[in-house]
Amino acid sequence: MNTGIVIKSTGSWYKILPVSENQKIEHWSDDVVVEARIKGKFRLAGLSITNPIAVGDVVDYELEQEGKGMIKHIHPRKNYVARQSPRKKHELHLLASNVDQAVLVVSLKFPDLKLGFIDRFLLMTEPQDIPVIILVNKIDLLEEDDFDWLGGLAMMYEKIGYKVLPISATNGDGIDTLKELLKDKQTLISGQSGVGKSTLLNALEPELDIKVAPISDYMGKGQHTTTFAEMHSLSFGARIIDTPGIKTLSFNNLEPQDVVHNYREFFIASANCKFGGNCLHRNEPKCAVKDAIESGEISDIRYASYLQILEEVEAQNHWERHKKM
Ligand SMILES: Nc1nc2c(ncn2[C@@H]2O[C@H](COP(=O)(O)OP(=O)(O)O)[C@@H](O)[C@H]2O)c(=O)[nH]1
Ligand SMILES: [Mg+2]
Ligand SMILES: [Zn+2]
Repeated sequence: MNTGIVIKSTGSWYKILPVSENQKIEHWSDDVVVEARIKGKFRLAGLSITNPIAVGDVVDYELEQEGKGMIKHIHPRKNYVARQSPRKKHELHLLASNVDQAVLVVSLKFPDLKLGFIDRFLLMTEPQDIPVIILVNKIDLLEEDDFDWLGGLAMMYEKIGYKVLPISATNGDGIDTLKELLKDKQTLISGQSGVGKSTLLNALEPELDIKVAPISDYMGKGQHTTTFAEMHSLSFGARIIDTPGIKTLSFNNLEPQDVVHNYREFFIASANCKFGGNCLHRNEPKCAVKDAIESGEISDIRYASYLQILEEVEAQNHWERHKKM
């Protein structure tokens, strides 16, 4: 039996990089990659998932012929990032597994930042305690006033422990700092389409030569160039898992308590709510989270996205119950 890491999944075939489990992260060449299929059923305890194997999974496989194999076993995942499947809303779709960190690429302009989107993304990584770096790309397009906004945004997220790094994939600002952060790590990279994710990967490693959307497509209306998650090795010693551009994130899979517990600064403050971990920080008496928002200690922008998501989750749950009656 051989062991390897899944570097690409196209539905029925998987590309596997042969490795030993704790092998150092290195650059690889394509001719070592094995193509494999799955044998048997793989399930994630208690969850319906659309894809049984994710990029980043460590698997055991048997070679059947030169370069072709059969996957027999998935090693336990250290963590995973999953979203609600865009097509089947009652199933989860695994974006990647076994990541050291996640990078969320956003832009303030071209396309405009959707504030709530950052918080929605964090709701996917927080349950698994995955560190997140928020990359604000396209800063070359910002005007004087926009930098105040950028500063405010950075302060807001850094205060609660997420790193924020302003960059420009086209003029190279911040790229060296980013390389330091990626070195020796396996990183999921994600973002709404048009934010410059592919441009950024090419800036990190020109040889990747990933297709970049023409400028007119920056609103995300153009065709999607990345349809499957794929791992790339970067020559300075990093593995990047590139994922398809995300349009929207919904959370049918969550209960209100999942939302409230995964806004990390709310969770900390809730120790002093009268109802503690049961407080939804809405109309409850003696709510420490609402006090903290009042005093400016907790951001009202985060609170707004929280209320929005909570409402969606509750409406969904209500609908589910209604259907069952
Ligand atoms: N001005 C500027 N344009 C950028 C930057 N990064 C990407 N773009 C442009 O934004 C558009 C979308 O880029 P692309 O990499 O395809 O975005 P993706 O959908 O996130 O992969 C392209 O026209 C890029 O040239 C940047 O840092 N500055
Ligand atoms: Mg792209
Ligand atoms: Zn409360």
